[in-house]
Amino acid sequence: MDAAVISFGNKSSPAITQTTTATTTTATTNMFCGSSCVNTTISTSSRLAFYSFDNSTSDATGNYSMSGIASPNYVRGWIGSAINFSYSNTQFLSTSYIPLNSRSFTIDFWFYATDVSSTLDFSFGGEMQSSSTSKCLFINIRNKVLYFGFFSADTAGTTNISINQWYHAAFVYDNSTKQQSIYLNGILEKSSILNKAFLANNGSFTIGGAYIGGGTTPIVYYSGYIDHFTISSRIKSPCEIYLAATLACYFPFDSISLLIDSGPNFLTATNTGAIATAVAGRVNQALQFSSILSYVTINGISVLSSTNNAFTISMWIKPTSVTGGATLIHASTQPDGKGDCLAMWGLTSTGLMTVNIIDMSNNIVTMTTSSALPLNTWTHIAQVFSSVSGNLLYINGTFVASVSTVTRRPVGPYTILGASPANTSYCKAGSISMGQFSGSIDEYYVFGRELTSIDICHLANP
Ligand SMILES: [Ca+2]
Repeated sequence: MDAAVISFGNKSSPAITQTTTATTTTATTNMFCGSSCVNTTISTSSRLAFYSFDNSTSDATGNYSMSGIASPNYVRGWIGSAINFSYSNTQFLSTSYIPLNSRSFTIDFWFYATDVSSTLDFSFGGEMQSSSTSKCLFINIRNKVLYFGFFSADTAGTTNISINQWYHAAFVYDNSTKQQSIYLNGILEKSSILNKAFLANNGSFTIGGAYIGGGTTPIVYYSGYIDHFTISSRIKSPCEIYLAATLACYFPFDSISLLIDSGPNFLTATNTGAIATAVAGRVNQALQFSSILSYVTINGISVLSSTNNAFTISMWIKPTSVTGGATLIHASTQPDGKGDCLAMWGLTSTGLMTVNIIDMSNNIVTMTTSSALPLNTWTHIAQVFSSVSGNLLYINGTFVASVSTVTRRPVGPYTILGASPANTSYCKAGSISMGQFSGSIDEYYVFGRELTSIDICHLANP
């Protein structure tokens, strides 16, 4: 156990001294913290089509639902289920023409390829009017890298795609500068200015296969899974794309959206117990737990249930009592909190804050503060894990302690806030004294990245 000396209730003192530097044009900059993407609002504006592929090929906007060709099926996805294609079975999806001509657009989605080598091209989707310049859109894996084509007006990515792992891809076209950009896992791979627009004004939009124009194989297919496929008639900013790839969920717990995930993945949460009255929060409203068994269950935070995946969890906590300890975050393979589970965040019997992970050798890697959480005061807690940095704890934006560890067992897919549903010592870990948390929580974030101290400064100074 690694203890740290922590001064609570001192939010206004500088967490870090940081010279502000301009990075992207869209990052939030404040002179206190520096520049970061973490506070960028996730927007669904100008969304033309959205396919969650949760056992359905319907478009959430209602306009462009897809029909399956050769019966692609469903598998466990990055969020809920995903659609699964086989190149050799020539499976794909098709809908009517989606107007992307002569305008800016963004197409972004999650994918998990099961083959990138057996042929030159694998196509995620496209839209063809004819085999002529600027009239055939296709977004592919070509020669193992992402590839963005309008036909004779194309851009290739730079990173070789591996099979059997999830990636986030974004293809952005800026019609004002005639620029194509490819992002992989939220990071810009390649931009090129083509001086050509996309001009097709008819043709079916397809997913899982596309016409690439010309050649002896005019239509190519895809092998693997595709999830949360979004088409928007606007440029998504670098920060939006970064968060689309890295922000697993964000629950602001405000009254109009008490259990709504305001992040890019639209995870579902359920409330159990006599709670969920919105109270004055750290940012707008918050969630208050009562003295009887009460908790919120979030399903499907894939970054936590992926072995060794880096993560950052950020949350505000205001206890009304710390007597006897509490469970703050409990992860489990089952919604009842049992099965393979872990008490991740909680209080000791004397109110000290503890954050845990479990490594691949089943050791609990734990950090505990040296003083109790203050009562009736908002305290910001952030836990960071990465194989490089280990398990890190930040209090009110200040790094206070770390324990080195390279591996991490997956936890979840159920993440339960406020108590364990079993409300006993199932999967007790470290020095947490498990039980109902008394007080409020606010602004729950999970990222699939090791956030920087600048990012955490923003989260701790909203
Ligand atoms: Ca809030």
